[in-house]
Amino acid sequence: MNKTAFITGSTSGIGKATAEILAKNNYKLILCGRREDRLAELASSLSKLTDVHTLQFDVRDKDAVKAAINSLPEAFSTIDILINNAGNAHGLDPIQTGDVDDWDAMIDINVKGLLYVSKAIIPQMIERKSGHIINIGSTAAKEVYPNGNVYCASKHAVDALNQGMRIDLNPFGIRVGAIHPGMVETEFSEVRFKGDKSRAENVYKGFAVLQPEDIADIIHFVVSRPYHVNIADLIVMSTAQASSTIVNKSI
Ligand code: NDP
Ligand code: 8X3
Repeated sequence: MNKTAFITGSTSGIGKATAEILAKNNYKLILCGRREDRLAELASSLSKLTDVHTLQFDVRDKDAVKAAINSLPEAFSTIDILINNAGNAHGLDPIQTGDVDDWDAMIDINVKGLLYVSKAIIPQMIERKSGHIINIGSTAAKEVYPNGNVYCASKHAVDALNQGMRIDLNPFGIRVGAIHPGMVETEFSEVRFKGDKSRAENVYKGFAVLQPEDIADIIHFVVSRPYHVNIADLIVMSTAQASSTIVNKSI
C-alpha cells in the first residue's frame, strides 16, 4: 500500500518540491497551505501521478488545524508521514528595533503552528504504533546570526521539539527527525523582506545556492529508508556556505 504524506507549506519552495518528488514516487499526498489557488494548481498537476487531497488552513489557527485534519476523507485519514515544513522569517532587524508583529508571526507559525499540526496527527500514529515525522528546522536552529534573533529562536525551538518528540514518541516506534537547510532559493526571503523582490534576490546572488529540489530529494531519501533507520538530525548547506554568515562567493 502506498504511504500517505501530509506536507504543510506545500504551496511553494521546499514543500512544493517535496510534493513533486513524492508524487513521482507514488506517495499519496495531503497538501496544505493558505493560498487556495496554489493548492488547486498543484493538486491538478500532481493528481496525474498520484492521489492528492488539499487542505487550506492557517497553521496559527488551532481550531482550523483540527477541523481540517478531522475533515480528511477515509482514503486520506491514515497519515504515515508528517512533514512539518510551513514556516517563514518575518523581518531581519536588531532585537531593539524588531517589530512585535513579526515576532508574533514567527513564533505563532514556526513553533505553535508546528505544535498544533503535530498534536492533531500524533494520536493516530500512537494508536497504530507507526509513523514518521520530519521537522524542517534550519541552520538557524543551530546557530544565531546578526538580526536573526527571533527567527533563530523559533528554529532553535523546532530543534528542541524535534528532540523532545523523538524521545516521547520512542515507546511507540514513531520515527522523528529534522532536516536543517542552509540558504535555499525559495520565496523565503521575499516573505522576510515583505515583498521586496530585489532585496530577496540579492540574498541568493553570486554563489550556487541550494534549490528546493535539493532538500526535497533529501526528504525523499529520509522517508524511504527502511523502518529501522531514522535520520535524526541533518544539516545541509550549499558547498559555498560554511555557516549562516560565511559564504564563499569565489567558487
Ligand atoms: P517559502 O516561503 O517558499 O514557503 C513557505 C511555505 O509555508 C508556503 O507554502 C506557505 O504557504 C507556508 N506557510 C507560511 N505561513 C503559513 C501559515 N501561517 N499557515 C500555513 N502555511 C504557511 O519558504 P521555504 O520553502 O524556504 O520554507 C519552508 C521551510 O523551510 C520553513 O520552515 C523555513 O523556515 C525553512 N527553511 C528555509 C530556508 C531557506 O533559505 N529558504 C533555509 C532553512 C529552513 P501559504 O503562504 O500558502 O500559507
Ligand atoms: C533560513 C536560512 O540563513 O536565512 O532558515 O536563516 S537563513
